[in-house]
Amino acid sequence: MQRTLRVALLGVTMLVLAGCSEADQHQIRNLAMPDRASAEGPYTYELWKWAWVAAMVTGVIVWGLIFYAVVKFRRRSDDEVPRQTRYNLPLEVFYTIAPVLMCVVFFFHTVRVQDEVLNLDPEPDMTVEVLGQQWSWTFNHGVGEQENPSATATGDDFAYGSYVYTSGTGANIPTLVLPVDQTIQFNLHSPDVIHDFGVPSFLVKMDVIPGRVNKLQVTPTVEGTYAGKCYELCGVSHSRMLFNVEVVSQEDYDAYLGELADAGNTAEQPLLGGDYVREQAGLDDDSEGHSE
Ligand SMILES: [Cu+2]
Repeated sequence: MQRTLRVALLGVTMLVLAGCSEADQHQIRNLAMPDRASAEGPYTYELWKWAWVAAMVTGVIVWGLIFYAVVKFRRRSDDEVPRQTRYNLPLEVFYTIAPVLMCVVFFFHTVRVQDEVLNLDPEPDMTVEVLGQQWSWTFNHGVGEQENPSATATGDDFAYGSYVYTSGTGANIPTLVLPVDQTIQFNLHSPDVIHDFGVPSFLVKMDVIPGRVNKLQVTPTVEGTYAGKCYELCGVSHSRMLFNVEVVSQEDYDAYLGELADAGNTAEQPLLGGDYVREQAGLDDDSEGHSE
């Protein structure tokens, strides 16, 4: 009997492992989280990891009690009636206090991690104005009055506007290019409904709410390409409200801003909602038929 059980267990373990690709095993080690690519990521990941530990400890205790009760109090004869009990005060106190304690512990650590992740540096290295609207994104890189870095190489220096921007549509996903190891503040704007700006690999996200500007600071730590998305159901094309993030070296970032400027993607002010819609529709400020 013992031997049969052991062989069966071994078989199941092998089957489970055989079904796991390298990528699956990586996912399991990461507890289904992406690799951390931001300075904020490890805080979120630690919370996630210890939540798993707490859930597993609770699970083992609960499963243990279930199996104990199943075996210990199984019916031994057809006409057996179990001993009837009620008002077990110690037990009732326990199952009231234990979940409350668990909630308090989860709450405490959630607030602690949230304070850490959402903490705003008064002097971020740079600021990006993010416009989330049904159903795409526009990113305005505030650059101040400065030389066009890509033009410098050709001796063709000129200053460009205070903002360069890139934007997308549902069919043309925009790419947000960021320099590595810089603390970037995202000012989040919405002209229509609530969206949510997030990059899974950064392990942070924040709501984009019309009528207010939410601020989120992220420090990308690993160069690479990541997927970003809207995390808040915001209408029929919500699932297509995607963007790519490319984290690059400072030189590549400067060159990229130069490319945007060369392509004419400059603005005196960040394009926020109404401006952006008018620009896409080819309307200037004097045209009729638009309202704000
Ligand atoms: Cu959205």
